[in-house]
Amino acid sequence: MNKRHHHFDEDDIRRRPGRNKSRPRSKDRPSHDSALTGFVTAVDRGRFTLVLEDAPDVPVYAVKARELGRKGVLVGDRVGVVGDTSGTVDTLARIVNVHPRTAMLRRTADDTDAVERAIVANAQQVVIVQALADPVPRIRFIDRCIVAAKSEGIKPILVLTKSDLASDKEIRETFSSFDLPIFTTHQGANVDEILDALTGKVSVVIGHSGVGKSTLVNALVPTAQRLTGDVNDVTGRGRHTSTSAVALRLPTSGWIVDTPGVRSFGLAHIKAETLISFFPDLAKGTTNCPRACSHIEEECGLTDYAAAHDISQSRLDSLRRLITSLTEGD
Ligand SMILES: Nc1nc2c(ncn2[C@@H]2O[C@H](COP(=O)(O)OP(=O)(O)OP(=O)(O)O)[C@@H](O)[C@H]2O)c(=O)[nH]1
Ligand SMILES: [Mg+2]
Ligand SMILES: [Zn+2]
Repeated sequence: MNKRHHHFDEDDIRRRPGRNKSRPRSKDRPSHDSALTGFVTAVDRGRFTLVLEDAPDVPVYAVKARELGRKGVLVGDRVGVVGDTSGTVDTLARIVNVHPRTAMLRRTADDTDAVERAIVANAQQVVIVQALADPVPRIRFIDRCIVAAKSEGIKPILVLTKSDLASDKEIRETFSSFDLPIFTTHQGANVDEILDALTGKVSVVIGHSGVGKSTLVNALVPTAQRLTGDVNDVTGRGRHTSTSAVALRLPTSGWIVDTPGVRSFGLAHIKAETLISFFPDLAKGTTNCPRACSHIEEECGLTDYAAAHDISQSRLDSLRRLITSLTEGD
């Protein structure tokens, strides 16, 4: 069944029908050959917001067609949509199919949790947002996000916020051996360089609550008006100001998806043995490892390698904690 729909999807792209609502609809054939292609920008309790490819500024509201069953529709999905796609108040279109995904960023609550939580579909870049203070950055979290991204073929980018509160020196040093673009910013700063890195792509911001994700998105997309919130004095964390993922169109081109803060980034869906392959700078150092080294044992060659090659102890510790966590649970 899916095959047939994909066939229609491709047809749509080649000879996309106009947005002519008076198009006759026969009851004898599936109506999906007239489906338009939409990009899902928000999901809220069974209601979807999307935009059509040729009208990216007109929000269209939609529900899932019954035939989709329990198939999930995520922000970032490209979907086939039929019915009233005018975007006029009180109109509802129907999502009749979901295009094959190029990637799906997902996490589990912890490293043993079997339930995967999908965050966004089709992201090309993950913007890992960490505050330099309030709350303090966590190398371990960054490493986890890198693994989640790379395992899906998504490019990770690190954005360090709140540089008015603390220096970025230490974090930059920690990741200096690793090919990871790093930007440092603060509220009110010029974000042109970050915008450049995101232009033309679908990127998703992830990070703990209160690190300044929505503040950054507002700077990138002046019309976004994403709500931002105070960091809780007691916990040092944000109050989960953003409650669901929303895609916003960049003023240049491309999309940025703002997401609610996450507390943890469980990787139960990733194999411990493959972890090292996501960190080429460390993988290079395994040549002197004993056979079948798990890289957490005493004789692991990485220890000497890191010392000799200016790889920070905290990176190595982080990798080892990740391996331990994935093999034994946290
Ligand atoms: N000092 C300082 N505060 C900032 C900066 N960026 C954001 N903040 C503040 O940090 C708080 C949290 O910012 P948000 O943008 O709401 O954080 P968030 O990551 O979107 O949080 P959630 O939506 O809960 O996940 C707000 O009070 C912001 O004003 C910054 O560069 N410096
Ligand atoms: Mg937010
Ligand atoms: Zn080893």
